[in-house]
Amino acid sequence: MREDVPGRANVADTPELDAYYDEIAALDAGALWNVANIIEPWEPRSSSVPMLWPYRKLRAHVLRSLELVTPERAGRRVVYLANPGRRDVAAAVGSLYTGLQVMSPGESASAHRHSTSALRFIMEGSGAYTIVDGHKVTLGRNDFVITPNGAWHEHGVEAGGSVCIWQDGLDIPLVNALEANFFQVHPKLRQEVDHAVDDTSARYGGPGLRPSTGAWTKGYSPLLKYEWAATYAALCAAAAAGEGSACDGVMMQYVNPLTGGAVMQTIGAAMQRLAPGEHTQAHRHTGSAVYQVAKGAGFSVIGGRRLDWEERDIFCVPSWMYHEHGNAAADEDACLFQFNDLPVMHALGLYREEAHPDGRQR
Ligand code: 1HN
Repeated sequence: MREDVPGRANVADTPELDAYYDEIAALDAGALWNVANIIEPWEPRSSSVPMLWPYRKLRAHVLRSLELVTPERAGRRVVYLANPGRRDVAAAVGSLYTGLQVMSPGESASAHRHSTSALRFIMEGSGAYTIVDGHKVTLGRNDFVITPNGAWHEHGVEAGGSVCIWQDGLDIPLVNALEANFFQVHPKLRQEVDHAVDDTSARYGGPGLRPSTGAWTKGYSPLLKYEWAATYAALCAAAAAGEGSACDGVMMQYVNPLTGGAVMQTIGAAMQRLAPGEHTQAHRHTGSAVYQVAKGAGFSVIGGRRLDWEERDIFCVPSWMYHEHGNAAADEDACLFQFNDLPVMHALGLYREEAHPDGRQR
């Protein structure tokens, strides 16, 4: 449908023009005025739809994959989450991929590296670890670990641990859209751990402190793990001090401690806390986000659609869609983990944000 707006394409079909379109199509060319209003929308129109993936329905299927495939055969034993509008590129939303990976005690998945950037958020189980470029990182519930682009990484669960499930987040659809994705299996399938366990936390995890030795030139954070206990304590302390915004509640960005910038070049991450009964104001911005409910229960209104969530559920907010969050409990706070493509929006000068004119959606 052509809109009759000055400055926008509005050309009526004639037999002569139709013949002309056929002639240039035969030369693998086309008339811009026929597609201009589609390829230049007034504002972003996400092909992703707001989605909620309930953990209570997915969990049994994730566990069942333990009996069906081995990490050796599957490479990674993962159930990924597909947005109905983005199935062709295996995106959960926009240009972000997410999946649920499961591993039994004593299992491990071999080392590889790729151009995509990745993170994991631990959902349940004990004894999980990740090895990133020779640094072993131990992982517990609600801990968040990065496996940046180009870094060798492998995962496992210690023999004395329990079945572990974690959420993977990657920028696969973005890097594939840019046609820049390389993948390599480690020549020995396993890395040597050549640093003290959790050494990057010891080195870079101090409160507002950075070591005076060592140069770091990579584009991602030298701190690999962000632990839940310290994150939750920071959110609660900030809330008690009056920190917070109408649209986000108390929200803390996970950052590269050396720069204060995002943890990786293409993926940012944050944790937000909604006080008991809190219902935020709606806003929208460019960039997509995948959320995981780290604590509590509540609802979000996304693009006018209400999604009710409980702990461990995963949901998404597509680009430029209004969203607001509510904590349903009167006596418990709720915490939402998210990863997003905001570093890309900022780096490319594409970030825009606006509040909902009525405060909240209907
Ligand atoms: C990957 O490296 C992991 O390291 C998980 O656990 C999922 C999906 C596509 C490409 C690489 C992992 C992945 C992945």
